[in-house]
Amino acid sequence: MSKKTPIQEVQLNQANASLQQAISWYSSFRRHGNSPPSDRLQASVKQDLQSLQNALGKLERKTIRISTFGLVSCGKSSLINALLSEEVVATGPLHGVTQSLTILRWNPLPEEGLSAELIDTPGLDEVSGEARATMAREIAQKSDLILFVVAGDITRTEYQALCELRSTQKPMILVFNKIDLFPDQDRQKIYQQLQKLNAANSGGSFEDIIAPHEIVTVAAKPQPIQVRTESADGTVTNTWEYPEPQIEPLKEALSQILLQEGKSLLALNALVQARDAENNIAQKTIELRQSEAQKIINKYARYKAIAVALNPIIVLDLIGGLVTDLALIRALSKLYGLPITTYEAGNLLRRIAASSGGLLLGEVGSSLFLGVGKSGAILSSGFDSSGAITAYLGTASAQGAIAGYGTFVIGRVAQVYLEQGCTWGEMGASTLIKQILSQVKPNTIIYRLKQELMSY
Ligand SMILES: Nc1nc2c(ncn2[C@@H]2O[C@H](COP(=O)(O)OP(=O)(O)OP(=O)(O)O)[C@@H](O)[C@H]2O)c(=O)[nH]1
Ligand SMILES: [Mg+2]
Repeated sequence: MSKKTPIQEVQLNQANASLQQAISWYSSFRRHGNSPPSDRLQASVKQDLQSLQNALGKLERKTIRISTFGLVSCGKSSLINALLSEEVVATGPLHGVTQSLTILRWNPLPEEGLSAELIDTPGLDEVSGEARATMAREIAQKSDLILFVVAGDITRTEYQALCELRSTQKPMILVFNKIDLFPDQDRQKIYQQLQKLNAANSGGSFEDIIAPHEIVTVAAKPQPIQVRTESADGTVTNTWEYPEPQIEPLKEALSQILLQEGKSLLALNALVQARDAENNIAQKTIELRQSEAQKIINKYARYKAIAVALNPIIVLDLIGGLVTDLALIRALSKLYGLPITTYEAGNLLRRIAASSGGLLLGEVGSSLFLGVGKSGAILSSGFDSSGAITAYLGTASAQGAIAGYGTFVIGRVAQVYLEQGCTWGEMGASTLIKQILSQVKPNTIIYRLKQELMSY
């Protein structure tokens, strides 16, 4: 396999461009047309804007963040020291040696232009219940890769924590540490034990939690061995010998991941973070602009009803109606400051037409049926009899009312699409996520995330 993988560079560059585009879009309030966002709206999206900035910063630093998780004393800190080949963080048999997060730089593949950060965390059982789940989720969300460390039989608490972390959709390696104390353990036995726990907890498909190739066994800090030496004069001395850590399987697994998919992983995680932030921004904006949006929808519904009713020429009234709908979508996206081009507005209208097809068909049908009657009333009488005018007004207002109602529905559906579809533009985060996921090879650590991330 060649060391340089251009496709990963392309993905990294595209993710970079996408995030820059999103940041420049969302930080400009000019895009909200004549209704600049209120202080409340600005405050509520501030965190999401910051999250977009952070994602870009991480991408630019090309740093893969690897977090360790596990119960107290399973050897998380020892594992980090072993990877760094240095005693950097404190370890020990006491309960809860590590009390806060520690971030350490690691440079396993300097020639690749990628670096890594190792995060040492307090034991999961140091914090209880919901707080534990929240802490773990927050750290995991900021990570690109998770090392879940166990030592010995996997407990129910560990199993639950594993499932919770899985739900953050981050790639994960299960590290079985202290293999020196459990020489009979191997990845297959660990896998079977997890299967049993899964059956007991009747979770979903087991494959979703961990696959055998995602398990490694190591001894980060093997137990010292007492060596008894007897000198020639018969004196006996006991000394301690410290065996070398057995960390190669993990180092190898990590190097392989970083080399084969490190940059794709960075790009993907930055895009997922961006997509979530953008969806949040869209959702909050739409929520906080509900009443202004309703006014716009009402206004366009009225325009359309009048335009359709007053236009005596069949087909032209239908076109007039479509133009009004397009203008409504543009006006709504402007109010929300959400990215949408005229081309996308056209696409959106087509999708809305497909999803609310019955309604639009009804509109077309009523347009043809009533429009013919309307035009017929004029043609037959040349507008010279009051009966013809009454007939015209009757059919015209019925047709106008149906068209106006159509605009109400389109307005509602457009809100939903604007909320969900703001990341689906040409360089949008969702578009690129889909593209990266379609390019990953089976048996990679990203591959298993495909189903979960594609379901958005
Ligand atoms: N036998 C054996 N002991 C180990 C191994 N790795 C770590 N230990 C020991 O396990 C104990 C806990 O190790 P730490 O690295 O401090 O564990 P931790 O998960 O960071 O613990 P907390 O910070 O307290 O949550 C220490 O006494 C280590 O010497 C190993 O591979 N084999
Ligand atoms: Mg520790």
